[in-house]
Amino acid sequence: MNRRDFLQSAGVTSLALGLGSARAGTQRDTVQKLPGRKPRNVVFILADDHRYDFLGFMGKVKFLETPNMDRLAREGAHLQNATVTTSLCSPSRASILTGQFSHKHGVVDNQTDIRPDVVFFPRYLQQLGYETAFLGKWHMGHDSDEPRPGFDKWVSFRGQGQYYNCQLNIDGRRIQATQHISDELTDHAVRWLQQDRDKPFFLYLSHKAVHGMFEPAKRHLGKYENVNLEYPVTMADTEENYRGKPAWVKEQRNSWHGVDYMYHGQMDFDTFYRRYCETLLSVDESIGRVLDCLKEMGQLDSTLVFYMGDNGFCFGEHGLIDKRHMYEPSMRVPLLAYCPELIKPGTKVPQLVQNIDIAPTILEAAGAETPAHMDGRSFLPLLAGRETPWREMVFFEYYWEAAYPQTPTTFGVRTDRYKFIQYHGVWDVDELYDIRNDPDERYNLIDRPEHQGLVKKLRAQLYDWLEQTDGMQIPLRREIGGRSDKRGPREVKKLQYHDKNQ
Ligand SMILES: [Ca+2]
Repeated sequence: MNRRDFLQSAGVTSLALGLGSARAGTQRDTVQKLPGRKPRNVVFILADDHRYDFLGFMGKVKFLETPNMDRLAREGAHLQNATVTTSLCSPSRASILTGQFSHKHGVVDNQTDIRPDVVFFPRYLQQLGYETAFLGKWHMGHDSDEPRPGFDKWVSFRGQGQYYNCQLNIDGRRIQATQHISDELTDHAVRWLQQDRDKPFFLYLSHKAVHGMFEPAKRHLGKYENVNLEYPVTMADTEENYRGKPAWVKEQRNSWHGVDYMYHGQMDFDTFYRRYCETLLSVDESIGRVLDCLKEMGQLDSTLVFYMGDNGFCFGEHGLIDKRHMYEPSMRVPLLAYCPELIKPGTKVPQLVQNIDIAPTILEAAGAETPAHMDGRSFLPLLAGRETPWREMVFFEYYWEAAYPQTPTTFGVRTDRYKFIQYHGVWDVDELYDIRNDPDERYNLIDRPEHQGLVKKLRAQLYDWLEQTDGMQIPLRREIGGRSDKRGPREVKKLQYHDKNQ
């Protein structure tokens, strides 16, 4: 059976595969207007490493209060199955800004700068007459904080920046921040929004929070010091938890990105968990201040506001912390949208939406077509509650990094029921999960005889995706900096959380 026959017999269309009509290679310099559309103001608020279920309204973390995120979901839309194509800061940010997979925009790690020919969608917004601002963490090209094409206003910093005393680059001038970075960036956002202008506006507010090492705003530090923490069922180092799991997962327990030697012993798990939740509060308050500002401006009903995380994060699932891999807490992200003129209160979007869809969606809100080279598609119709054909599966890729060699190169495909994960360059076991019936990904079905047809089909669809999007080359990057590759000493394994978990 050739490939085309396979696709037809499997009932798989290019739409089902999540493929755009475009192929890699050509970039378009101009964007096409959609007829009869009024350009809408847009605010896109991005958080760093915020996982999909650490929001008050999700009920996952009982003590966590995020009233402004809750409001976005209650009065706007919650995209319940939002994922990223690569679960890592820089690649995901590049996918948001380009609408492309990592293997197409070329940012596959946190060190690689973006190629000069790659176009960020705010450049199209400028062509459409928008005034644009980028405020916050950029993180593509680690050592540069210089203004990038596509933005009329620029406030950023080098690399990860700092929670306090961050050196900012404001339109090319270096200025020291005087407050917690979430507050500082929000002040800039409010000031910029309030400026007089005739043009429509686009604000990209890109928080440093909640990236490690977490530092809450002083007013939030210690707020969750004494709350009870609940550990995930897959955290304990038991035979049951590792039955059928790849060897690399168990190995990673005892590394920089594992619960037994996390950050090489610099922080214990409970403190890590509490500080993360406290640090998130400044992001929630930032959303509230932006909404208040839009209300004062009389723009709250008409502005399309997004809140999103750039990738997820594990808090002990399978003995892991961090992202990179394809398990649910890493791959899924929070995504909320608010616009009373467009979105009915309490809208739930269960469809498979990804980071590559942000650029096409915002461009449609601005009255423009999706450029042909983008891989994503606009989910604006889903927000408006309109029936529209949508993809049946999403794809995932992660490329091994020398800096954190614990996680292998990973490719995968996820439908609304199944997830297939294939590792590359390591002698280990692949994974298949029925995520509808096994949301904690405890039971690897890869060897079950009854699932061999499904595995074969998903593996073929994975390669179809890579072939059709010029993804059959493994990107190789020169090593920069050190390797966080130590294994922990045995005694580190006796941390308090083990006792609490039993
Ligand atoms: Ca991140």
